[in-house]
Amino acid sequence: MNFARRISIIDSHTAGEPTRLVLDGMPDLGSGPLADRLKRLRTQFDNFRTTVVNEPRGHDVIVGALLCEPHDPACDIGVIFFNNVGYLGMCGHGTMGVIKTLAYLGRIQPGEHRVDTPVGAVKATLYENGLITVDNVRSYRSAKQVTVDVPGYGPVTGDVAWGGNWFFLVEDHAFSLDLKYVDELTAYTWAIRKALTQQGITGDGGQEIDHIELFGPAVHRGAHSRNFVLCPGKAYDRSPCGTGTSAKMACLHADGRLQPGEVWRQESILGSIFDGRLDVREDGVYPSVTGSAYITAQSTLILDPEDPFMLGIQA
Ligand code: PYC
Repeated sequence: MNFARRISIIDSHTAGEPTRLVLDGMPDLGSGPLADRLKRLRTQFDNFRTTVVNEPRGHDVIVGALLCEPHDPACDIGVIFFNNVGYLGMCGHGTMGVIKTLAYLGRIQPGEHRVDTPVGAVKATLYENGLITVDNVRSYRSAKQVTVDVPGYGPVTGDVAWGGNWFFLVEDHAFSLDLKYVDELTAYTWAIRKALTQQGITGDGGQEIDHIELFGPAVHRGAHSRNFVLCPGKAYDRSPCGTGTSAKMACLHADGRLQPGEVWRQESILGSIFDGRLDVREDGVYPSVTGSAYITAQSTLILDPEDPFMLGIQA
């Protein structure tokens, strides 16, 4: 084990989805691009991830965030996101949680903050009223209306899109997006995820599509749509999912259904909201998402060498 026996963390939630920011006690990942440091974390210190977010200290829903020195000289901080089964490229709700936490600690003030991530730099703006906007990485649809044969359900058609992670976005399905159907929604989206992998349907460069996103009619507060997002480790996103909302806006723009300046109000399965907008630049579509985060705990994780589950329960 190459990391400390005491790890300082602060927990927050963004629209219901938790983020655990690691402040110290992390392994030395060296310098260089965040993508290289992520690779080092994955290959040499993966048990740090399971120690921080897996049971018995954490649970399947928590997204971990490792605060690092940025590599991009234009950035103020660097962050690597991880979950119960692996690593994320970017994380919209997690970035809001990190910004809220740094403000809580008095390390940052309202204003613009540039954040280096393994998939590129993003900008987070903290407003005086506590709202946080994340200007995400370039997002795009890589394949329109792809049909996958899902055992037990039949053919399912959706778009493949990048919003900082890979998504399969399905509008046409028979499910009601209501919390009381969470088991059925999870089984359905997990079956889609497995079928995509088995049938070789991937994002660019063969990257696995590890987030499945269903859309349905909105229920609350002038939202345009409600979603259900299945995350890579089979937990559903309690928030509307920042990277998923980015992928959705890229698809809407590609279909001529969302223009720069228009607001896309995305509601989660809980009814929590992100407001999305997009900017179209020469090289493509750059979405932003706005929401709020709240601090829930500040504590120290303790690693007891006598504890058989000191490094977390590993699947
Ligand atoms: O907000 O981008 C997001 C996200 C990804 C996975 C969970 N939340």
